[in-house]
Amino acid sequence: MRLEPNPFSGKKRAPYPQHRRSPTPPTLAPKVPPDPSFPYFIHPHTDVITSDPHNNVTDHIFEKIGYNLHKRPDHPLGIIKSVIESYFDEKYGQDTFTSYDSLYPVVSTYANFDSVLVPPDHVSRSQNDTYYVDEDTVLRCHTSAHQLEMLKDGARKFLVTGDVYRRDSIDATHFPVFHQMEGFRVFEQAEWEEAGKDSVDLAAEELKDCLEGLAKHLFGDVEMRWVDAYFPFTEPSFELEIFFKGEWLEVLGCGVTEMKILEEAGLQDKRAWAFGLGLERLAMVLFDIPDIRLFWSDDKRFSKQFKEGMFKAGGVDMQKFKPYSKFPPCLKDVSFWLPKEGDSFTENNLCEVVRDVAGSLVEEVKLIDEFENKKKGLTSNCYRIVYRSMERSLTDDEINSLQEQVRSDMVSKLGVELR
Ligand code: FA5
Ligand code: MG
Repeated sequence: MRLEPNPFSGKKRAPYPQHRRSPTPPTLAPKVPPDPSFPYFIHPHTDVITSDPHNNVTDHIFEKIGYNLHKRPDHPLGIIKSVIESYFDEKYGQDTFTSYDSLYPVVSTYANFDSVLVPPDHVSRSQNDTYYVDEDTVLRCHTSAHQLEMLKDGARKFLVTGDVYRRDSIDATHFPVFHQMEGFRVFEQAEWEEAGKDSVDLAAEELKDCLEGLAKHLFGDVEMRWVDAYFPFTEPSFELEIFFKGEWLEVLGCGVTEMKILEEAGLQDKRAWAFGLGLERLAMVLFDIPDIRLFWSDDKRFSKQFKEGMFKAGGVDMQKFKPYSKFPPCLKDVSFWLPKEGDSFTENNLCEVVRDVAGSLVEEVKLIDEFENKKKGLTSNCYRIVYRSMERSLTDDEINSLQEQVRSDMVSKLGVELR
């Protein structure tokens, strides 16, 4: 497994001239005030694909808005969401944590970055990493975008589930649209005094206890480990990894909330912890789902295997996913010289070009060779693109024409020279 590039630790693309509105006007969680002066509030009818020079939302991404896989009771993501919500009800008491799953995914850059202390020059703000609607508006890249607005709205213990968007690379565990669940808990001074503990220690211990308990509830005796991490919004910070199919898979990030966020919400005398879970990752481990693209499949052979209420504590005697015959992959290599100047070529930009042409027929994009020609002063890359459908066999003609389109887009959009 490649190391998870921590997005919290390109060249401008040609604008897309189409105007698109979100297909299903999303419902806002009841508690968020629809006040246009509120720095978090984006009107649900905002155009998502615009001619704004900052706009880099593609059709393939746009189509995913409003799918709300996490709100479908018989979908693995809906199942895992409600299992986690029930875990919180059991552990802390019914409705102690309030759950939200309908917050609109188009948010201000203030909400996505500033409100959680992401510095102005941070890589995650780049158009290479994040989908921009316009200069001040993005598709949220994490559910942490809602922390501060929820706190200001009076929430103290809450779960927020939603679709999040990242211009990420492509493989079996990464998809540009995925789902997160944010958890947030505020502690009162009396709580750490009663426990006779330092407030940070109490929050960190309670956080790990809560999440280890969750992992055991979901997976039983799975191998897991805590890894120290960095996020601008927590200190200390941790990531939890689970051993899955022979590799360590990162499933969540968490930590003790930076006081600056609590101060901003008028909670300077409190402490808090927060976490962000990747729901696909958890569902892959729980149900043994081998490829993240399957979550988007309409194939009945996938969907009929999941039913609300099928979860069994610790996964014991629970029906796992039974893979149906896999269709053969089709591998295409492309070798090219990187542009001498500029940053138009990045792996994320390449993935976006491939995704835009081939949609979910692309399984993986990986660098297989790189060398420098000192005389020419040029660097050559060779990428392997793996095409595979989850539903059917692909024809040679079909793949060849996709690959031709990818090659020509690489020249026109990324400025590479094909070899
Ligand atoms: C975050 O997004 C932080 N907001 C999490 C957090 C919240 C930390 C609150 C502290 C406090 P990260 O970028 O690591 O962190 O993503 C969190 C999880 O989302 C990952 O552990 C992983 O499970 C999942 N994830 C990240 N990128 C992808 C992707 N491209 N496809 C599928 N899942 C992903
Ligand atoms: Mg991470």
